[in-house]
Amino acid sequence: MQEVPNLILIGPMGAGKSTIGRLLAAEMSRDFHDSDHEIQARCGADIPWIFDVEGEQGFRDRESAMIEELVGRQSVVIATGGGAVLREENRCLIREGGTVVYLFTTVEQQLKRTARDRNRPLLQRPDREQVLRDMFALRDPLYRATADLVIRTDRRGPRAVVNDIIRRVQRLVDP
Ligand code: SKM
Repeated sequence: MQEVPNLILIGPMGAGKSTIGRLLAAEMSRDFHDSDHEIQARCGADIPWIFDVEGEQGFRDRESAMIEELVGRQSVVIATGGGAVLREENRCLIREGGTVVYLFTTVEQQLKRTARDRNRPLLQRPDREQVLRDMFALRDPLYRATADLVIRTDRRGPRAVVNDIIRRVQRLVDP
């Protein structure tokens, strides 16, 4: 039987990777793995605690190990953390690990979607908008260089995004 590649979602905080990934996996009858959730479950602590105690570097080391583990699975949907593309080694693992979908969103949408979220240590600052704009400038080219497909998630609901992903992934396989 032909092997079905993993589907790997990349993109910034607030792009909807977890919600869309869960829906997409259900729609395609695949298992879903969320890198941030699995890191927290494995560590027995939440992301702010990991940043406090181990620093961002400690979190990134855990993230790289988790990405390596997840991309080794078969036919699953994976949501990665927003900073997963920062390391070259992660970008290689992600590119080689399956079909990669960049969930693009605007900084305005990110601001709305992350407004009350206390689980994102990099955004617990008064200048959140500037932080998100700086992240966008640095990371958007990395997401694009890693992805097979770019899909917009602003101005439409998760169900429409999921249908679009399925249609466009199918076109990659069978043009
Ligand atoms: O992985 C978490 C963590 O809060 C760091 C992060 C980032 O660097 O954009 C995004 C989240 O998914």
